[in-house]
Amino acid sequence: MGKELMTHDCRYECLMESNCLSVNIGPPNEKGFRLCQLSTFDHTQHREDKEIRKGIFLSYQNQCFSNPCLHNSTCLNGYTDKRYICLCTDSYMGENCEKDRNECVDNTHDCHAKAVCNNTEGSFTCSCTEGYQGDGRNCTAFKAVFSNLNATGRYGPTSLGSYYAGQDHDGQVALSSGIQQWTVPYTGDYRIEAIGAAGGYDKGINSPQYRGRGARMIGTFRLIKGEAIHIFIGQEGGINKMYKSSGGGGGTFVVRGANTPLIIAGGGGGVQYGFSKHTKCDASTSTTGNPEDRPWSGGSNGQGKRIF
Ligand SMILES: [Ca+2]
Repeated sequence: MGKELMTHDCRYECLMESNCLSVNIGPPNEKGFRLCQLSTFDHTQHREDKEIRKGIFLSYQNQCFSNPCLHNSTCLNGYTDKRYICLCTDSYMGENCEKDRNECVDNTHDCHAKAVCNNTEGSFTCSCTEGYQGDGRNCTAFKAVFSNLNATGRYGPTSLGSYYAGQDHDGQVALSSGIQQWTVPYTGDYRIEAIGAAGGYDKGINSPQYRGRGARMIGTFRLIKGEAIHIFIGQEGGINKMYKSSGGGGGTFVVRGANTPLIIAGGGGGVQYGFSKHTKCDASTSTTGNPEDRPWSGGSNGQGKRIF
């Protein structure tokens, strides 16, 4: 098969075909056109092809045929002085796409702002920086929520159970005498929010909505990797279904080492048959408890109120 073209047009047809290696060009007809046949072989592979056709054979080497473009790049036949050009993938560069692209230096990576980019041959990896968790494309700051582990009454929890399974602080917490001991995983500035427990309420129909609320205290602290932070989470005051009284809620304590307070949030006060909101029943945010509307002062320095 072939078509009648001028000689230079025949070469052009070959350039446009990615698998064209050579052309057979016949003698000119009465109009001056020549037969043009594109071939997927060159004359060194199929000499007989040239003999049979008795045309003017012009071998035209398809430079892409030898696969000069590396690493899954695309070869375009006929461009530049070399008569081919390589279109590289994003991972490689160079005339023949032979050179790894350093995406970390070129800033063509998609690592998260809180991740480190590591260049590799043909690719790159991302890993979250210390204090952040994720796959490197998404990194989230360490976040741990400690709870009272569903303990109730006067005593602290006795078992960690699986409350923290799968969370950022999973495996970093031990429990001793009702106090949770957390081993700091990374040195850094930690924002700690401590919330005291609400006080209880009694059988009064309005008492649940007027119960004393715990304090919410927030601070940022530099914690050192490996240090022990002791955490005691306040437990809600008991619900008294029988009588007109209720106990207060427990405070929440976050303590460094043996006994250095970092942040403490007081618990809400107990109420007796409340008919309206008494804000002084809510926890104080100072070191001295609210006196309420009685002549007795509130507790101070972690001690409860003394009424005698
Ligand atoms: Ca690379």
